[in-house]
Amino acid sequence: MAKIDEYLDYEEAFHPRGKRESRKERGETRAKDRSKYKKSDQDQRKEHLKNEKPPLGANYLRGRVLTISSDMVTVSSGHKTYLCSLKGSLKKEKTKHKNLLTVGDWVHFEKKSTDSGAISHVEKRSSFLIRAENLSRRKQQLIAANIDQVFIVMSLVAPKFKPLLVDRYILSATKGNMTPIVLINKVDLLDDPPENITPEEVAAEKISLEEFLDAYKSLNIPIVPLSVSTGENLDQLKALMENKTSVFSGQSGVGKSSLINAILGSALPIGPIVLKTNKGSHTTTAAELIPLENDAFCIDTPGIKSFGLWENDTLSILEIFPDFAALAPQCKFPNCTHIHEPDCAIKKGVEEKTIHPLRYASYTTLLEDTPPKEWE
Ligand SMILES: Nc1nc2c(ncn2[C@@H]2O[C@H](COP(=O)(O)OP(=O)(O)OP(=O)(O)O)[C@@H](O)[C@H]2O)c(=O)[nH]1
Ligand SMILES: [Mg+2]
Ligand SMILES: [Zn+2]
Repeated sequence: MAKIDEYLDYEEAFHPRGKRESRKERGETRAKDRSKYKKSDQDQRKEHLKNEKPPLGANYLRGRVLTISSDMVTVSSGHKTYLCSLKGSLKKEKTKHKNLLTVGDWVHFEKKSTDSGAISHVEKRSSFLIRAENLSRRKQQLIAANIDQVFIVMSLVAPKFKPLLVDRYILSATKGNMTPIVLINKVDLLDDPPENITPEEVAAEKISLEEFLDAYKSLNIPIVPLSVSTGENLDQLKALMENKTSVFSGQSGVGKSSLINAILGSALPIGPIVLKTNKGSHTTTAAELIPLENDAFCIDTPGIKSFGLWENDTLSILEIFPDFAALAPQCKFPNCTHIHEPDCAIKKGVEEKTIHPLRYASYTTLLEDTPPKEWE
């Protein structure tokens, strides 16, 4: 479970900071920011969280944020949708915290008419889906909250399968307190590829998929190859979505919206694959919470180019590599990072094929991508 302090850290991380600040200045600013934050905002925020469930007054309802536009929020409550504004006190806070409210938040609101209201309270979040907005990863964006599971959607052939991205999403999901599930879409294209794809490219994709399935089979993460076009394994996806709040994440064009439409019969916009690049065209532009039967929800998200890492360190990366755990105690150094150290049992394991080379490649990719110390 995310602790309140972590929550506050996330909130703090959402304040964009100037790019050109030197490292030192940045440190000072942050120290200042923190103390200021501690005295005022943070205390207020804690108060706010203490009042986790204020008694709902006569005309108040509890609901879930479906969509957010610049000044209006749609909230679902008891099979009805309300168009809500923010009450004065929250409005003030919103100018300070860009991510005060996000899709998936549970809120309390005063009912103003049969289909409108004013939000007075945001409940504490149990999970967070966050992405970095830029490479420096200093600007983080909260995509959604209170999610049970993340569907990590990959595609085959168009766009190409990118196994080295998977652990990035797994790490992000795990850190955000959500269960990761891998969906590999467009398996139909292996048998029936588009004209611009060569047989060699198709063969390479097949090998890449086999390798991935082999490397990840021992982990406790469901992997479902499927296809919107042929309907393969869509029933399995539907079953996984029951009674849960799920988010569909993955690069543009992998078929997130198509999968949701296929399961729900909805009509979310679907975009073309650009022939020249085999990439998507960024069709979905904002995260949206879609109510399903029995209080289940799913969230479509825009194609995510860089799914940010935050506050990562070797230890938390190693947590998603349980397949390294049995060998790691045999490394010469107890704090071995398994990269440059001599007598490393993991590197030896790769040579001896007890550790899958794809897993090791994924590990080193993640580690190289770790933000500098100051971000830990
Ligand atoms: N052949 C094949 N094409 C698919 C499949 N699923 C989706 N597509 C196609 O892939 C393209 C992109 O689908 P979208 O659902 O818009 O992809 P998305 O992941 O929502 O993309 P963004 O909204 O840009 O992030 C569309 O042309 C779909 O028709 C599939 O299983 N097989
Ligand atoms: Mg989409
Ligand atoms: Zn080692």
